[in-house]
Amino acid sequence: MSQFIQLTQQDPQLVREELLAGLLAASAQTSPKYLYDALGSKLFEAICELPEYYPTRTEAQIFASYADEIAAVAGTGATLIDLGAGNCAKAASLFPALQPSHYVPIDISVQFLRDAVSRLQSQFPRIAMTGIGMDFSSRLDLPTAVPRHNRLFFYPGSSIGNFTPQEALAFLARVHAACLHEGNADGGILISIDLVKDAVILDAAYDDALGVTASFNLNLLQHLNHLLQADFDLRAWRHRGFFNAKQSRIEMHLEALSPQTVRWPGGVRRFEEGERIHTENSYKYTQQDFIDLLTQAGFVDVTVWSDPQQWFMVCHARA
Ligand code: AVJ
Repeated sequence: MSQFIQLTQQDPQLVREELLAGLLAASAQTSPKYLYDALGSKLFEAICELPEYYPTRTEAQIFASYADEIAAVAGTGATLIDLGAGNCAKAASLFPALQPSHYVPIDISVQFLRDAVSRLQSQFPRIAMTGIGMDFSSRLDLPTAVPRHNRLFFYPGSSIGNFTPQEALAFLARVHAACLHEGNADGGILISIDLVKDAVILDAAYDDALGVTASFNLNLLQHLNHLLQADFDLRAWRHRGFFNAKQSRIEMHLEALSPQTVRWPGGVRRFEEGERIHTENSYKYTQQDFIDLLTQAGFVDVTVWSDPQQWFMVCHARA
């Protein structure tokens, strides 16, 4: 039977402080996790279906082509811990090959995850499921309901790209530590990385013709209005999404179309025309740079699967 554990009843006061610190900084910024309220999660699902957004499609092709090889390397019967599970579709596509004994989807978007898990449990009644609502970006202490033995951490979608390489290393080291069982390395990680490629392809993937990514980005302001009781006027902002080759990352920003003042109880911020709020980074790696990062975090025996164009890769590494 599935159970659901809500770990971070995210303290609204802390959320507020974190958001206001970012909004009041000289160059305003917000954490990408605030893109995922209920509507944001749906808009992200829509992004994944866009012709320009190659990562989801390419990853699905890699999973479909190599599921059996992946299972042969990663092993079956594991506790599959899905970091940022969203609608759980990627993990579910691998259930037949990986045959997890226990499935532990984790996501910050709690209600969205709750619905997905209850749907999935009726589809796969024999897999034990423990949904966890938490922000795993800063800590990974899992509840005791999650078996320690034979853990396979699943971090698909190239979501690790939201971290800087330095943060990614620290995060991978925490995952590695969470794989230790009675002092022994046990289990591993199955993780996807978006690879460096022509900027034209990258720019289109994050600034699509239909404007879905723009809506996804602008929805952040709606979420902020809700969280802060702020009065952002969504029509006064535009989406920017582009590849910064020097830093090897996509940057998303919201840019003020006119000078304006945004208010919330106890505060205000003035934005000049053209001033931006930096809302997301999405780092792109070379194969070797990412393998080096896994190794530095303590992982061994890295196996890589990629697509013919080498736009995207899936890695398995043992703890
Ligand atoms: C969920 C972080 C993998 O960086 O490609 C998609 C988020 N932002 N389009 C990505 C995203 C804009 C996505 N990740």
